[in-house]
Amino acid sequence: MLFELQNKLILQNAEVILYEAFFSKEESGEIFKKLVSEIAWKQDKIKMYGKVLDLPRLTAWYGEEGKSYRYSGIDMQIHAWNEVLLSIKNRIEKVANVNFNGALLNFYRNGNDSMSWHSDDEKELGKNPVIASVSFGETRKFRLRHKTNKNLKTEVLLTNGSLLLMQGETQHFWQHEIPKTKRQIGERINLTFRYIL
Ligand SMILES: O=C(O)CCC(=O)C(=O)O
Ligand SMILES: [Mn+2]
Repeated sequence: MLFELQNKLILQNAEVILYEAFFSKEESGEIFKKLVSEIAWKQDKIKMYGKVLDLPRLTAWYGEEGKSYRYSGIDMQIHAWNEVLLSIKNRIEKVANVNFNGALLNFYRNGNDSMSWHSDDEKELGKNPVIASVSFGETRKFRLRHKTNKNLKTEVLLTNGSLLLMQGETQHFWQHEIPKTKRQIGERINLTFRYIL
């Protein structure tokens, strides 16, 4: 595809670009099916207030061998890239201008699955990381809020086949979340490609 529809969010201290329908509907459907069956999805636990709870989603970590990653206090086991992930990685690297060496994969089974407020600011990601986030399946709301100026917040819908790029100082100044919803909704898979130092 020569032209992709690009939507720059105008946010202070951030660089966020949304490409809707970056992958076609047909491609996205095929990719979704492959991701469901070919990824080693896992129910991870998180320690909170002295309790051990299930994370409200399934996760998996893929990337280059030798890269390790701690996420929310969890040591992720890394799997080697597979074919479908490599083909997605190739496509998004062309617009992100980064060679990604890792990806965190999240499977939201229904509206009760979510990801709470955080920044992708682990030190392994370096100062101003480029995060390329691709979504397949159900549309979910993605919220952003400024860390110090509480009046600054916004939300976008991450649709099937969309690509969201977060770069520049975004992770330093902003947090993001996928809120729960009471609506009866289907499954969604999100992949966040990263470069780990
Ligand atoms: O599911 C999403 O769109 C967000 C995922 C995310 O923030 C992350 O993997 O760090
Ligand atoms: Mn994140």
